[in-house]
Amino acid sequence: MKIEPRFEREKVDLSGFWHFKVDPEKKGEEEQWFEHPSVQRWDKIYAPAPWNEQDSEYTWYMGTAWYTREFSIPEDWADKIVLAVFEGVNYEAKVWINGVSLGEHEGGFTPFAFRAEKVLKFGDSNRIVVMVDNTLTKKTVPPGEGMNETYFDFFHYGGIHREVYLLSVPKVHVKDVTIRTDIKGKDGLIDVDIEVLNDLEEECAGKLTIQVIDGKEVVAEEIVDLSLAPKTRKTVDKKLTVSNARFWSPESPHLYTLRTSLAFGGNRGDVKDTRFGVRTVKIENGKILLNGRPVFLKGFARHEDFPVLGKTLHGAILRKDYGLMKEIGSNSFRTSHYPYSKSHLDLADENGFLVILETPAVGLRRGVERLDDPEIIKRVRRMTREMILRDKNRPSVIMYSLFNEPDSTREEFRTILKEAKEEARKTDPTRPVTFASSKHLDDKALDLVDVLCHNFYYGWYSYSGDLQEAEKVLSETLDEIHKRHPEKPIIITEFGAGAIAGVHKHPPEMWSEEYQAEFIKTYWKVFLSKDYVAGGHIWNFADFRVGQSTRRTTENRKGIFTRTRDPKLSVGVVKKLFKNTPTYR
Ligand code: BDP
Repeated sequence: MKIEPRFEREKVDLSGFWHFKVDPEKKGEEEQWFEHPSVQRWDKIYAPAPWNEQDSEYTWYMGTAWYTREFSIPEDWADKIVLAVFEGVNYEAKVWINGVSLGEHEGGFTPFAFRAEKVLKFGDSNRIVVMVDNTLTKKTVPPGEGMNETYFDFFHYGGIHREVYLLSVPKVHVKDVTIRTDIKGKDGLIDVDIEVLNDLEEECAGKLTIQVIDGKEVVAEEIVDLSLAPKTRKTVDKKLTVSNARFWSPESPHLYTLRTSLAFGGNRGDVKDTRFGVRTVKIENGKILLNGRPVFLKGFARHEDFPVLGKTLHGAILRKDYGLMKEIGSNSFRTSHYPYSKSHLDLADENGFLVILETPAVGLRRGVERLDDPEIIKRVRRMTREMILRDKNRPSVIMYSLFNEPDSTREEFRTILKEAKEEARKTDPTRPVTFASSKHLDDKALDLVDVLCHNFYYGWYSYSGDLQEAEKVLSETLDEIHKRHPEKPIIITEFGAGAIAGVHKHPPEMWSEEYQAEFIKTYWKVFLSKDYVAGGHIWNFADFRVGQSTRRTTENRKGIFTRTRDPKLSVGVVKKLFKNTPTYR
């Protein structure tokens, strides 16, 4: 079997300097700034990256802002579908090209795309205008009332913070690929759904070649005859077997490529590559089983946060972070509290990290009047769906966290959790679902999830400075939760203490590096003493920027690294703990 040749779908990347203007009075739409913006009087800032740290004038800005730039499109794209793709814009976006509205999108951390070929000038210059609004309300997801009145504990950056580009795809193309894997003895069973779109006005008939590629070799292949009526889509369902497969795991994160190639009337058409790993994840008898073996997650809850770049973690920073996470001996993290960028998760697939993928539904508590507000439910469902559609083929993603620290003592939380869970199951029935609880014994929704995730701060927010008492209460609380739900594994998805780098105290005291290290040691000992605990994630990998308040000193200091990735005392301690804790137990 010969590998089908690969064609990159062509891209016009829009990274670079854009003209930029804040619009605090929200008059831009009425004055039609999308038509002929008088950019001579506009500022210039870089995208992708939030606006906040690019100029002190914008740091605390919450409201509407406009971006615009020109770009040209190759002439030979004229017979293609062209998509304007946005990987992440916080929080709301409206898009125009050449003065024509293409659409809008809400939610800062999931991708969206608009068809653009009808309004583009091919072989010519075009203008794109994007209006972004990062205004928080009690009903946005996440909610808040101001830059310092967020209902969540991280800095509320605004703007185009992930890649923007134009993508050309043939009129007949593979629109979506879903890959599910199972293991039988030494073989990998691959179940694929391939959605093909015919956007032509005429019927088209040809063949679809499906190949599993391992390095330079085709290890499984299926060829399907295909005919599609004009303007229709069809899903092809096929099962392939890879004999003697190499299974994906933290110690051996082997990736395969599924190549789908279309050919019509002897002409080559669209080629799409999707990476995947052969692995299984199951929850059985209170354990998380990866390829049939019980795993223990050791790692972190992270944030996307870095000076100046804000939420835009450049590849070089990601490379450094993964190097550090591996050096310490971790095998897992949670994308607290929103889906991370594609490149962030690509590296998880490649480096064998077990990821709890979390939606942006953080902060549904205090100020939110009704958690079952239909508007909020609708947003949560859509963001859950968009997240899963983007990441459903990643071997690293082992479960979905649907909320972080909601007020799960309120009866209405059950309603929104059921809705989010239904959406998750509908989009991907294969992965377990969870949410991170801070309510523990008072939580009213633990029966609804597959895995129990709990965030603990005994010894910090309560029993402050008293690790002996914290240890006792933690141990008792965990035992009681387990007693109530013996069939569900428990992961401690957050535990941590603030340490200001350079502050030392003997005996250890809160805010010192020593106290943080002792805190982590104490918790880890408790986790390892309980058979039902399936993992611990330290809060946080690195210090991160937050809003202004009396509780924080510009950053949340619970990182074991500083914001610029310098180690605190804990790093050495954590390294020992992680190295002495096997992945399988
Ligand atoms: C937890 C939240 C997390 C906070 C952390 C903290 O899930 O977002 O940053 O506490 O207080 O409640 O440091």
